[in-house]
Amino acid sequence: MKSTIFLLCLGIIFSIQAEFVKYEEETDIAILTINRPRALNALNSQVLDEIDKVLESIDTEKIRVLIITGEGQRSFVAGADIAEMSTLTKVQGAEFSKKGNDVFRKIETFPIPVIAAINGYALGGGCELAMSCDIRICSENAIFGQPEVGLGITPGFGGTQRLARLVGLGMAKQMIFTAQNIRSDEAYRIGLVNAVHPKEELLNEAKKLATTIAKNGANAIKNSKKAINDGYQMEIDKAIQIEEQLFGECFQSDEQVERMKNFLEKGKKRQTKKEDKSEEKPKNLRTEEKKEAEKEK
Ligand code: CO8
Repeated sequence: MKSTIFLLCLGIIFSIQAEFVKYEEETDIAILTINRPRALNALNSQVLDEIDKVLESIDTEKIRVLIITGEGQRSFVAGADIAEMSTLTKVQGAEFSKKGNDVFRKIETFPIPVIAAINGYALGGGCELAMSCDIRICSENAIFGQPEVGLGITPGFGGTQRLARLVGLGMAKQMIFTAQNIRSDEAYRIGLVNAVHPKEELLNEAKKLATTIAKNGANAIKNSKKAINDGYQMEIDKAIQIEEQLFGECFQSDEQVERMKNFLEKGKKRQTKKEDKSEEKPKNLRTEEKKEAEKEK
């Protein structure tokens, strides 16, 4: 009971606590925190399963934006769990890669926008997790990298595909082949993140961004995300047809009817105000007369 009251005071109206993943809902925004700070939030099979379960449980009609972050001050996610991977066979390696890819693809195609609030190391699978989100913002202390080849493996949770799509082929190949990490300012420069914030402000900035998104039409945002995702890799003539279909689907929805009606009603009010002002013109005329009189003097 005490803890429920405490959570309500923090604005948290619903929460799930698994061993390595924490999930909290604050009105219509939810925060999923990878909570394994002793291993810098590294992703083992259990963490991936828990993320998957939480995603499955989210009511995307009620929750408008999901924020993903890491527990603690040092790390978003420091990669896939190296201890778990160290003894995998070829078949198990491919299975582990598929497990991560399935979860990350679920995030990428999640009906609502997902923001990665990257609060420290985003290495290997951590950088890949961030790249599966729609929007990435990070703290000044964030470090990004794909160190896999240094461990004798390729990136395996989507890094060979999403990094090049985000930052271009040349920069992606350089990051992957050299296995060198980059700092937040460089990540911003190459377009890997949209913004860099002081670490103590990061989560609030993520919430502000989420709130701005949540003010807009829920259905329109879902359809926009789907149109962008589905059309992105297609030839433009086909992609544009996806837009046409999803654009059409927005019509006659409650939000479209309501939001357009509101705009038009506000427009009428604006018009009435303008008309009221123009009726005040005699005042201006008097000013004009005064000016004329002064000229004559
Ligand atoms: N896996 C497992 N444990 C980790 C990981 C990891 N990726 N990263 C950190 N830890 C653990 C450390 O082992 C350590 O645990 P303990 O205290 O029990 O020894 C604890 O976290 C703290 O780490 P450090 O003591 O190393 O902390 P430092 O501040 O000295 O260094 C670093 C921080 C630089 C982040 C360092 O921990 C590091 O280099 N970590 C590994 C980063 C890395 O290489 N990540 C990529 C892994 S590969 C990957 O992600 C592939 C994804 C695709 C998989 C495809 C499936 C086949």
